[in-house]
Amino acid sequence: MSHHHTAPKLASRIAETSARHSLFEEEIRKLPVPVCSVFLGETGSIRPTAFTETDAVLQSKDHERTAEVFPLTVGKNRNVVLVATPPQTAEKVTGKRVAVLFSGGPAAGGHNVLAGLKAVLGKHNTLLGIKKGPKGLLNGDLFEITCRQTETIVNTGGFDFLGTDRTKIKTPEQFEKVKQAVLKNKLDGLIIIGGDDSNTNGAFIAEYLEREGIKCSVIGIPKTIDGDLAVGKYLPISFGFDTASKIFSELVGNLTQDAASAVKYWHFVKLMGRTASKITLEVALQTKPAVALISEEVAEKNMSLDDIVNYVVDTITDRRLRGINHGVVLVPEGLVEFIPEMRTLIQELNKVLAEYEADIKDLPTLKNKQDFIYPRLSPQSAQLMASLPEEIEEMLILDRDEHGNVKVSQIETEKLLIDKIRYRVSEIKRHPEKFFGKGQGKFEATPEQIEKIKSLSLSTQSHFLGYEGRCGKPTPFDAAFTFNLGLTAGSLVLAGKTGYMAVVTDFDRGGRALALPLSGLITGELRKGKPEEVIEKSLVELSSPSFKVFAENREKWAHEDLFSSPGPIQHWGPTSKQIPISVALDQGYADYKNFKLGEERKIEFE
Ligand code: FBP
Repeated sequence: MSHHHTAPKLASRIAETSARHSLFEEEIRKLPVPVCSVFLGETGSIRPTAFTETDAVLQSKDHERTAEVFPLTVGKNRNVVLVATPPQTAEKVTGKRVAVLFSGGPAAGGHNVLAGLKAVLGKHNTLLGIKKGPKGLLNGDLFEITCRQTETIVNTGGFDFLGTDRTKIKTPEQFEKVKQAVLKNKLDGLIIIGGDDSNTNGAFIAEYLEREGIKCSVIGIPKTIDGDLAVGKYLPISFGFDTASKIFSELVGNLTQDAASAVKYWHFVKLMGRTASKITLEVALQTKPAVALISEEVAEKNMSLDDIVNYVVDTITDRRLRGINHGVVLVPEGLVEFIPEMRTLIQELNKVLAEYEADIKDLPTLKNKQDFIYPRLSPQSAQLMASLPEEIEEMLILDRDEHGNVKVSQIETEKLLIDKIRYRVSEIKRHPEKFFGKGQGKFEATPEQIEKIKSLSLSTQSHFLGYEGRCGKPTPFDAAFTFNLGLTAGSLVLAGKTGYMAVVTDFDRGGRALALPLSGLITGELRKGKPEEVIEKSLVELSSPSFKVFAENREKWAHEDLFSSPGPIQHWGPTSKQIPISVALDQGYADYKNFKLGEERKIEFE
């Protein structure tokens, strides 16, 4: 029979699709990438740009202090923003060696930054990859990235080509090791693809190398799915946000439809994004769920854990009275840090843990640690801590990242809320008259309504969407954005600039490549109880157009099923060129349907 003959062929065809050769990956590699016009020479080929000063100066609130911390950098760049301009001469810069690393959590588009770098450096300069993040730099784990390798990774997702880690370079020994790696590999440029912490690190390395008299450009690239690395008009968003929020939107869109189909579940979805609720806001604008909690609003309105629980329970009962017994609730990853009483608890814990780090580490059991910590907290915090489920308490005590932050992604906030909400609903069911009697709650319920509330059965499902959004195939926008970020960063190194972040802005007008002085972005923040230099996180602003549009519509979305399902990330077709809705609103773009980042180019590596 014929399938006996075709089977081996098909089997080998499947083997051929291993190692980034799936049918999809083969096709996606062939896609052209839009290139901002400033990077295109007369013949239409890619070329590095020059940079000129603009009138804009970046100044953080702590600029006097940062000028003291980064005297050489600020002395040279005066915190002036640079803009990419066509090169003045046709003369090519050659023989430069540039190394690049990923730092922190993965984000889709990282590989296209490497592709952009490779394209702009061309064959007369060398691009080196650093394996496994900052740690790889300290260990001198560098290798040359070839054209063949770049061809295989272009337009693919993830950071897997190099790997990443969260090592923070802060001790004198570590800086010395960086210096050795730069000297040994004869580096003219070091490119750090990372978030706020990694770019702050970049600023310190730039200053240090300058002080040591070593000529090596240090350039940062804004990466993080969280969307918290953004600088108004200068940097609408970091790369990876678009892909992650579209993947989450697709999945939440599916859940809203499942909710309305099965008509029995309340889905509680925690969304990654660390501190900022930017991802949650974007997903809410895309999917229109029954409830989306925004941490920044919780903090602004001083909402307690009980207030939040009541807010969700009000929506649940309200929908029940309208005959709807299902819904979707979005919970931002960082919520607990924004609930005032939780925030105080975390701050107190941060202090105690920093002060007694070694003692606490030595204590063998959780119980021992609790006995040590509790008396060192304020009575309110100790009481709150005791009311939390044990797993959450454990997380708060034991799990800290390299920077001493609580690992918010590990806290099961969605389950904490479900627990408290179920308890509250059971109370309401038992004593509806207490909540909806005359002069009691929000309104006086009719006997019929009381019966409906009594029959409320709450079935919940919890989800955490995080890791599945960080390494997806970059959306067309992220693919284009990152390639142009690579072109910008490579041009900065060839132009001999140091201590800048390469950015691309004006997504609706062909793109504008800029260099932001890192020292102009840095302020002071309390870390492990001590002030430290950091790049200020960009959070959801309640006065922003994106939040206002959400706030104006959410009541409608709570009362009825008005959800929309954005569908899978479309690489082809009429919906494939979208910019995040929240970014388009906040930047004042006329529409979000089509980004414009230049002319499409089939990218070839020679
Ligand atoms: P970055 O800012 O480093 O890009 O982190 C993104 C992120 O995905 C956060 O949203 C999340 O809180 C964290 O990483 C999870 O960290 P880890 O990868 O160590 O589990």
